[in-house]
Amino acid sequence: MNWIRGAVPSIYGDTMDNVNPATGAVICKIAKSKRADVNAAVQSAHDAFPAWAETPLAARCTILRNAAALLESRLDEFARMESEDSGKPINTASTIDIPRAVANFRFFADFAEQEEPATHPMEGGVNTTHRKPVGVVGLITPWNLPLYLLSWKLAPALVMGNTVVAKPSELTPRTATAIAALLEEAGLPPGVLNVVQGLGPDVGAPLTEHPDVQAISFTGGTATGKLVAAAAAPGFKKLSLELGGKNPAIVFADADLDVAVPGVARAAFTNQGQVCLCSSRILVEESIYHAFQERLIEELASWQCGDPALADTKLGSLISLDHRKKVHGYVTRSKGTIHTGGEVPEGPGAFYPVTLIDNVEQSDAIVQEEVFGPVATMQHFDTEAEATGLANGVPYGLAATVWTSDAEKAMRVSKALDTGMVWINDWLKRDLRVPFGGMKQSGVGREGGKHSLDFYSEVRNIYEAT
Ligand code: TXE
Repeated sequence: MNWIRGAVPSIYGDTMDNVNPATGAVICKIAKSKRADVNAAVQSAHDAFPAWAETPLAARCTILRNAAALLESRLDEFARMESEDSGKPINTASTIDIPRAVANFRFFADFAEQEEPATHPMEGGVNTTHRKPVGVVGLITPWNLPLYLLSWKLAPALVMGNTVVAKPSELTPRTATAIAALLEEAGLPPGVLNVVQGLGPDVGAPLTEHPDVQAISFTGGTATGKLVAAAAAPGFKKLSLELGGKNPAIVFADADLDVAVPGVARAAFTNQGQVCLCSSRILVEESIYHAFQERLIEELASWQCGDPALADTKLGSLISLDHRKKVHGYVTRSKGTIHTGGEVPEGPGAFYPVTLIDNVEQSDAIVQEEVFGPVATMQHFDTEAEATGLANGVPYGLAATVWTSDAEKAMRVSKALDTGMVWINDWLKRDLRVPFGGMKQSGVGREGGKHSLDFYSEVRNIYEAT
């Protein structure tokens, strides 16, 4: 169902199947919406905008905090929906996805309330920085971290006084409509958040083009990001693009392997490798290359595919059979040496084993392109310069990890990397205040803390003579 002042079907009456990729079973039908549904949702958001923009910040923050508490009390229900829609292990959904959505609502309520308005006195007067909501914003989100990423955009958009039309991935639709219902239960006025389900070209494209939508925040693939950027440009819309990654993990010979081996495994294979931040290229200093590889293969023995509904499953299903075909295609076309995995398991579901490949060339597709599955390549290097050259030698620039016990080297290498984020001796440590976003083909703009508030508001200056 869509959510436009309550649960509604598509105006056209069309539906499509929502499939559990781990079993192939149809979970439910969802609305297969088109342009008229988008128009109705934008109208609803447009009508709700003046009153919501005028609602005091403290009242908006209270609603977000109420929503966080409600979501926390229904964590199991939301985690189950997310796991069934996406094939991810229930453990991932209930320890990463849903808790992070709760944190997003709480964090942005606190952060926005604590912000001091900036003032700059000067001779003759004083400048005050003032935030004004942007208007109706479109939020387009992917299937890998559905509610985690939607709430990451939604919380700052709402707290800044915007109204929203959200377009979740057609592959993971349920938590978006469910969060709209939950937010209204928490006190959000009808029309402030609208959700339109359906395919990207049918729903995402008309939303991006719509003249009454003033900003678009998109997370997804780089190819789709290009279409979104082109469609948004003629309207001079504010645009935030969080796109793909081809992230290096750089392991130096002086790294503590008790930390680096499980750390790199987690960075490469969490959520079946379907996180834009996953380290899919493992670069290891020559002198420890074989020892590291041996230990990593040992570590990966515990990363077995299993039923996502079981609490101890570490590796669930990929998002779809089509996506598995894409992932496996990269593996079969690679001329590298497969050390573990690399074969499609028998039986139902879009499962794929953790796969480690080496003897690859830097120019190989498997090294240059985002595979977005449980597949990592290994390369070796001799010098720091060689390591950063390999790390930077791809079109993407989202994130990197550096593993070493030499603090100075770690900082030197981190500064030389062309990525928006670097973790040293860890991965996916997220403080929600810090800038999140990529360089090169990994996107445009930053979100997080003040960066999110800046994106979801028009930052203005008011000068008053004294
Ligand atoms: O994503 P899409 P896809 C990468 C990953 C993956 C590839 C393709 O490499 O294999 O992208 O995945 C909506 N106008 N990432 O095709 O299409 C779509 O309905 C507006 C990385 O599934 O980018 C969905 O809601 N919107 C990524 C959203 O865009 C459109 C996460 C993202 O889907 C649209 C996911 C259009 N013309 C995939 N076409 C990350 N950065 O984490 C589609 N959409």
